Amino acid sequence: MSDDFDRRLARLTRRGFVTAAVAAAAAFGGWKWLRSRARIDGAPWPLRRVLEANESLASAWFSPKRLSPEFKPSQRTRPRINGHLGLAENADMAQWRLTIEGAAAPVSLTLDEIKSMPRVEMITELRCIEGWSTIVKWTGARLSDFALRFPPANAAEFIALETPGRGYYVGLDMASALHPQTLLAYEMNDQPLNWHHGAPLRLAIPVKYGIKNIKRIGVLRYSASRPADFWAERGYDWYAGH
Ligand SMILES: Nc1nc2c(c(=O)[nH]1)N[C@H]1C(S)=C(S)[C@@H](COP(=O)(O)O)O[C@H]1N2
Ligand SMILES: [Mo]
Repeated sequence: MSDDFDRRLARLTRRGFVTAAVAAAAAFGGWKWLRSRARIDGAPWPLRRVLEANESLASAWFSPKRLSPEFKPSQRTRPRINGHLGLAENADMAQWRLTIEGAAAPVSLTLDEIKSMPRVEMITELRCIEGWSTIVKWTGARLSDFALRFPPANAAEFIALETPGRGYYVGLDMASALHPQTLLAYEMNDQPLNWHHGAPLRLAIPVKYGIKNIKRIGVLRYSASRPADFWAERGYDWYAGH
């Protein structure tokens, strides 16, 4: 069955069908459709083909070596608060939206719309570049699910994330952005995010240092070139992986 599936997939791919399938899926509210398709190695197959178009992306997605360790609930530690850049501006929660730039059409999402996407939980380490770390349970939606539902209009190699008003901003390479443990998180340790931890929506990206785990995201932008990054501009490594 799986051999047959692979053969069919290969044939369809040669005809450029997959690109059409992704576009059609996006048009018909298709992320549910995408997720219901047969899965290979855990990724919905249209996404897998897209990733395979770029081997480095594919290896980043599929290499288990790049999975960040996950922990038991009892291993969680007391949260710390670090960094308030960009949190003060646009403080009215009722007005908050996540804006996606660079998709086929402008997108502006409420938190409820984000919560209606598949809910993912993980208990991972948040490691600050200053030398401390915490073990935190995050709940949210995979950033890759957003990329499937609102794909970039043009070829994009990066995703930029910014607080409302751009007091803080990070850039992500696409492989890290689409990593299965990269979440747009709305809960921390089973509670809605509080203000200091980035309410209503922040990034949880355990394959990167804390600096990339941007709190209070207002804008998500696809980009063909490497986006500006607050701490990279101040001398830290742009990738900030660990
Ligand atoms: N908007 C915003 N996000 C941010 C920061 C910041 O100053 N502003 N600091 C970063 C740093 S350096 C770390 S270590 C983590 C800390 O997250 P926490 O406060 O939830 O522990 O948030 C990151 N995200
Ligand atoms: Mo940090």
